[in-house]
Amino acid sequence: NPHKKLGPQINYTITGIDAGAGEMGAAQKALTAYGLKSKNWQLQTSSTAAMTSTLDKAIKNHQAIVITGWQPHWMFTKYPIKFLKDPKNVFGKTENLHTIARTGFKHDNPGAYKLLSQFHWTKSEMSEIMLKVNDGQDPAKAAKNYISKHPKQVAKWLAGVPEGHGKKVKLTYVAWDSEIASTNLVKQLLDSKGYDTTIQSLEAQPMWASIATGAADASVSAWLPTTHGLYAKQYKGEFVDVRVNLKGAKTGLAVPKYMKNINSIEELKN
Ligand code: PBE
Repeated sequence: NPHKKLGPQINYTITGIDAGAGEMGAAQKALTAYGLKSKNWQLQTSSTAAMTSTLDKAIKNHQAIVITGWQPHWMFTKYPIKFLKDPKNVFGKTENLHTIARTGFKHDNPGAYKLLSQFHWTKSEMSEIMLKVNDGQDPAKAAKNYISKHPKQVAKWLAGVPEGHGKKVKLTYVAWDSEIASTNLVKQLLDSKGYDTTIQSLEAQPMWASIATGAADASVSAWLPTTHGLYAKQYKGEFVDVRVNLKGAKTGLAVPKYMKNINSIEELKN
């Protein structure tokens, strides 16, 4: 109902995700920065699965909803949603996804390191795997299918990478849909050259610690400079920032495009 105020329609509630997500911290800051807390707005903690299912229902019923959204994610491919403007820049500008490695990795395994230093792709390429996995396909299978469908790109990633002869590689990641896609793809790429790659999902803090302590070799799941900014600072000098593997990641509050009167976080107050 476009004539009714937004707040009461949705109980002044922003549908969030896991309490541990970096974005939830930013969303809490936004509530304060935009004076929404004093207007009774609250951030509801849930999970990606619960949030996207609530979003799905709202869209089917053409109802109002405000979520913590981010890119790259299939929610932006599957649903007509838009980010709200953030004039106070609480969520930071766009971010990049970085590949990080333990400090001795390049020396110990130059072949696998070479592949990591050549791996980068785009949001729409990553979406191909994310959408398949969201449709129920096994991530390893979705990654293998991607490899068989993109031979030219794969040849560039593998150019000059020597045979692994069973050499072990351990990748850690945070199990967001985006990193499930990239980590499974990199594992399949390494294994296709004869490396023996294991992947392990961890929370963000232990993922960074695994690289800094050398318990794992590398990760393609570092969101910088904002979401994982504190970890990068904490472990400065104890990891190698190998490269950006995906440009233009973004976090922020998002709403369905049919909510035409709401375009900025500031307007939630009205
Ligand atoms: N997110 C967005 C993660 C990384 C950035 C939800 C995918 C997070 O907020 O921690």
